[in-house]
Amino acid sequence: MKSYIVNKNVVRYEFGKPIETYSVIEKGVSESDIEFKYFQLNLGEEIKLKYNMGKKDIVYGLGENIRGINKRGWIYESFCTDDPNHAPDKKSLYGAHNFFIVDGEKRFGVYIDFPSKIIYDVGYEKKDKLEITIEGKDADIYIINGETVKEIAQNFLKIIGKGYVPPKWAFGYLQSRWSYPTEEAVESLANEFIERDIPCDGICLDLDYMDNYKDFSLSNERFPNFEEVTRRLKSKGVKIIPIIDAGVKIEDGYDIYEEGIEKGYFVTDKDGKPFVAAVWPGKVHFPDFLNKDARKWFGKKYKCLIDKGIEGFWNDMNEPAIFYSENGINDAYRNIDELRTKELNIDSFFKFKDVVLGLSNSMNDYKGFYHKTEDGIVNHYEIHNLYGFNMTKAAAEGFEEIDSNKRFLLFSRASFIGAHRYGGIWTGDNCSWWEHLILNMKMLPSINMCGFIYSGADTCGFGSNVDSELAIRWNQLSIFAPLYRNHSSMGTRNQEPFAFDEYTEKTIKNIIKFRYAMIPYLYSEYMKAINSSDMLIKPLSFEYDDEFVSQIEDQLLVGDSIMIAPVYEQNKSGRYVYLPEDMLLWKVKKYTSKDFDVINKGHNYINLDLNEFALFIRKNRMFVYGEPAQNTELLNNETLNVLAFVADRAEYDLYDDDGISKEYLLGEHSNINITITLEEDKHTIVVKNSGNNKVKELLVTIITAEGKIITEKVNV
Ligand code: MIG
Repeated sequence: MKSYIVNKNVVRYEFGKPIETYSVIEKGVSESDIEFKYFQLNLGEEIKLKYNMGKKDIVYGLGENIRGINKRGWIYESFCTDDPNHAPDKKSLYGAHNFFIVDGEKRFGVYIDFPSKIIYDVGYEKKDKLEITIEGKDADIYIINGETVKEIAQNFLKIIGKGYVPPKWAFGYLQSRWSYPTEEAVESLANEFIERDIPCDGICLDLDYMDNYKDFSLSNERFPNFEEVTRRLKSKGVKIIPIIDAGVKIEDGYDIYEEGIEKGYFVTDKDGKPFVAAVWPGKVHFPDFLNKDARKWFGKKYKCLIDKGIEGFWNDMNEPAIFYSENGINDAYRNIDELRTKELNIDSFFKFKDVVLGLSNSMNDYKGFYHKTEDGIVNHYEIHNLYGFNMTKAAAEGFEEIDSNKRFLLFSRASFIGAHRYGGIWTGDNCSWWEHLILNMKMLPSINMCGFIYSGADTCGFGSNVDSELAIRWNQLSIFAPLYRNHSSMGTRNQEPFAFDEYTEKTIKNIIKFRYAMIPYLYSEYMKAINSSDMLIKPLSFEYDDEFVSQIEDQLLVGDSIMIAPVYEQNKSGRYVYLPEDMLLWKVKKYTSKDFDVINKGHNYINLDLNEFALFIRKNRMFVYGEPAQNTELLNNETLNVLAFVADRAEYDLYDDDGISKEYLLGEHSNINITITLEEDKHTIVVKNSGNNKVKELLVTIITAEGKIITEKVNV
């Protein structure tokens, strides 16, 4: 083991000869001599780390995962997995995010930069033991220090590089379903949003827009006027966002297949022949995203859709998901034939079942193909968790080449830390279950810690049928996630805002409108988080420290000014909240509601009817919002509202930029600095404006600690 000082807070320990994953951008150069602290180490074919957790230690992190914000009490496997059944007994989902923080008797962060399987037993076998098994002997382990958990997270976010920034329209509402199968269906859906006065910025296209599930092809039958429709809808403010799958259909005459074969851009089996798997298109080859040239080639393919007016994509099935492989199915037939020679009994029946059920996403398959990387031929299993990451990278590098100053929307299903620099993620195939609403809430801060700030879950749930109450409550959470998309599976009921009754439609419309009103705040906080390597959505314990906050997992901080406490149980018209300090409760029915109340520090019960949600403004903080519009392009925001809860002094920086170009990277943006001070009976509001923005006036509402309301109009 060698050690390297990355910076004053981070040390990298290099075990063996790790594969370069490109997840970290600052790795430290000169070797140093720093002891590997905290863990008992066990080196062999695998690296094992053991740590004794204190009784009250909390383990934060592991990104997209099941269970709580505190990961204690379960066992997790870092191995990107396509499993649409996110039950509490699962161990992995689609992402592999190997960063965690131990907070307790000792406080430190750990990032394990290793692209194959890692097992985290966080007090599962033995209550107080954290035992990590890295399936290999070559890995980089980073130990990250900081005064507080928040600082540790920031110090980690700094070494992995600034996160992806989507175009501003990607903060609008996105409607999706598997599928809106024809251009007529898509167009009338977009028009329906407009006619019903429900804001919407995009519609996702699922598999059916393609010709026979072929990437970068279009169905002549279902989307004969793809470009025309795309452009027409775009002129109305609704963008079309097509899906791209990892597998490339094997079909003579299909250009992508033929080019890939000719250039050797597909992953190969042990004999060097393109590996054959089956996914939606039927038999496919997988592009070798670990191969620089293949990545470049695939990335440029997005151009054919971009040329037709497309500005955003979602990349799916890139764990990669495998329904079966050709080898796997042949083995299965052989096994079944063998079973057939014997008399069927219970034993052979279960063997038969296992043969069939074991066909998808099998480890044999993941061990059965190879990549051509810069370091030579590598077995897939060794780098499994990098596949989705590199598909995201392929797309992002393609966009860069196609239009280098333009921001494209991109979100992926599989991911690894590092991919956060290239795109966002959605959390895959959840279900329309109340359990998945709370799971969504718990996942958001963990994902943020791992760098994926542009993220969100399928609002209302993907699998199974949603009821109207769950749909409303879910929207009340999702408006606070940067990626706000309603998506559902084939065979489930419709769950667009107007798929229920009048009450539900009106309620969800008001919630979506609130989201649009809030975009000035959300975007400002998003960009400040990216620029300062911070999280956007945090657990309370990242800002407050008392005996209760460390256990709160159902209230979250969104940006620096607000706390949310969504209702996540059925038939509830309220909930308990814990306030670590006095806060201003805004009970929101509509963005125009004026239902404000100062709530005292401590445990409180808050009534929240189905058409209300709670937004808490922290003490000495401000929340800025404007008027909603049909889509983000139409947001006016010449007049903004500032709602401030002030005990003595509050300060806010409202960031904005053009929302479309990459000039923010050069510092191109505007800032409105607002300071409010209260002294005895006198209040002062100072506004400093720099850079170009359209804001002309601020309608300031100050609510004092005693609940006194002061309003003032301020010119900018
Ligand atoms: O095997 O494209 O997670 O969002 O609708 C299912 C169809 C494939 C999985 C994605 C989901 C998408 C679905 N896909």
